[in-house]
Amino acid sequence: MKPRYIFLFAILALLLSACAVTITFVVDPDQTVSANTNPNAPVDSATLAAGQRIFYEVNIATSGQALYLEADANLSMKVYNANSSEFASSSSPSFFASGFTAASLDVVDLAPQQSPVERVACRGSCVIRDNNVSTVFVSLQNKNVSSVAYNFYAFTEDYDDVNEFANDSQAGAVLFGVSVSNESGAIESLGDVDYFEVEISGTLNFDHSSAVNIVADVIDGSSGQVLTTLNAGNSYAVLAGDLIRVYANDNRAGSSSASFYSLNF
Ligand SMILES: [Ca+2]
Ligand SMILES: [Ca+2]
Repeated sequence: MKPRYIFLFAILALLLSACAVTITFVVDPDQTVSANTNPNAPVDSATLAAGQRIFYEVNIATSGQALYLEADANLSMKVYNANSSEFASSSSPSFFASGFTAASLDVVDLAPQQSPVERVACRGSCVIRDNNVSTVFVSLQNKNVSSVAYNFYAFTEDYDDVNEFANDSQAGAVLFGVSVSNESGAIESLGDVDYFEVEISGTLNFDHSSAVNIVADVIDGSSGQVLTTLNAGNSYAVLAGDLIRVYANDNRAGSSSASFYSLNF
């Protein structure tokens, strides 16, 4: 090869390697805060003008199963992982969703529910996740036409679903039917799964009024076959030994109030 061609190839290789450089989006936080263990102690209080956005770096070193990221106003909340990838978003207390699809949705107002157990609602936009990271980034944007004053909470505590995390697997299924004929739970984190095991045969009623699309698979305990999938308000004749697997099929989750479901005979 002639020297001038070798030179051209070298230039081309240089250009190609320059093009291959990955440009990573790095969140540059406006403020750094530390999560606490007090749901009523905000880590920041501020006012956002219409359209204004603020980025928080949240560092977590406290214990508890769950990390709650919550505003007491309906702001557009986006939560990023430490590597700047998208984790989840929220625009109201009704639910949060994986990715950033929920950040621009309208507020969904739910009717108050009657429940035998205490349920906790978010005060505004919120995202809840397992407390297994040391840093997240949170963007709050005011998409209203006027300024919004808000408190921002970042705290850790256990899930309100008292059967977590044991009920994530069949081995930890909550027994249901003899000792308890009314059970309930919540899908408080993305991908949460709750197992129950039926102790006696009967007609199972499954219900929820959540903006999260929660369903319940009835599974034959011996074959593992899914017999039916129940939606809100459905009933099904179950047999002793059947398993119930409750989860959300729309990549959403919510606070224990917003994602509450019930099982009863
Ligand atoms: Ca679970
Ligand atoms: Ca649960």
